[in-house]
Amino acid sequence: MPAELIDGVAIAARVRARVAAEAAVLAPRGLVPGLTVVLVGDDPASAVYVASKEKACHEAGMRGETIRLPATTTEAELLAVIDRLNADPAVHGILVQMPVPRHIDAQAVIRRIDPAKDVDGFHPVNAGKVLIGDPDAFAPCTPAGVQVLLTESGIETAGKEAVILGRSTIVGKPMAALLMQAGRGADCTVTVCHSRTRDLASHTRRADILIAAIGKPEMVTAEMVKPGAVVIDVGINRVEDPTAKQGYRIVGDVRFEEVRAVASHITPVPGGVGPMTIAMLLANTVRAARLTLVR
Ligand code: L34
Repeated sequence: MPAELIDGVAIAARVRARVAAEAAVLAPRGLVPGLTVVLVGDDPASAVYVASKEKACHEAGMRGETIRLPATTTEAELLAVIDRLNADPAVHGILVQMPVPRHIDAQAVIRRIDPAKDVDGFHPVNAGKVLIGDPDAFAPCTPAGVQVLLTESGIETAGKEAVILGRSTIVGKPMAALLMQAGRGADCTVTVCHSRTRDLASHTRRADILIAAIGKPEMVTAEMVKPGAVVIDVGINRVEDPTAKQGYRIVGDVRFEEVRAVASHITPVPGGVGPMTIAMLLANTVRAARLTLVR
């Protein structure tokens, strides 16, 4: 029997409905949760993601705004924009869409954002809080979304072997931190594999939960997957396809059809993790707004 599909669009819709209900509770108190996304340059994929984020905010009854800056923006100019947003009480969440142009130091930009407005969870303060399991942390949206996909799909995680492919700061490392924590959707035994890992398949074949976040199109094959495993595909790769309307199509890090034949659950690309990233961003922004009431 082929694997059950984990429907990221449907689960994201449930999260977004919950967020909209929370936003509606804040409105009578004069509090409209607000997210400001800063987009530097004109990367076409980033433009698509940023537009989705703004639209999702509006659909949840939140304020969503995008500041578009030219690719020639200097680091000092970008830092000045962040300073202004940090000081603006109507802005509860700030997100600088990555990647930024090469002449800008992304780490300097991330560190400038007030950790209380860092709804991306990229600031070192939030990264540290995620690692120690502090419930106040803003966890990065993609790994947080993966965790919600697992819990909402009724997948037992406690005691399971979770193998993560990729050690990025945005996905692999925080994913490991979230899954090794004590608690719901966690309590896993975690292995993180990367470009220097020896005999990758010997690790992936032990996985009860396999999370692919390497950014290599269709790298995970059926032989690398244990029968009955849960496979989460974080990859979003544009590959050339002359038969496609736009000249490309989007594939994950997993060879979907053949892995679907051996897994018990699998996420599609698109329609899996991507929509969850946006849903978790809204959830973090509403929480950031709510926290301003009690400070
Ligand atoms: N600062 N930069 C910052 N925060 C982030 O959380 C991101 N990311 C990643 C890139 N840069 C960032 C995103 O938002 C990736 N990402 C993201 C978000 C949403 C989707 C994909 C990537 C998404 O909605 N994907 C759809 C398909 C979209 C398409 O057709 O291209 C999906 O169904 O997977």
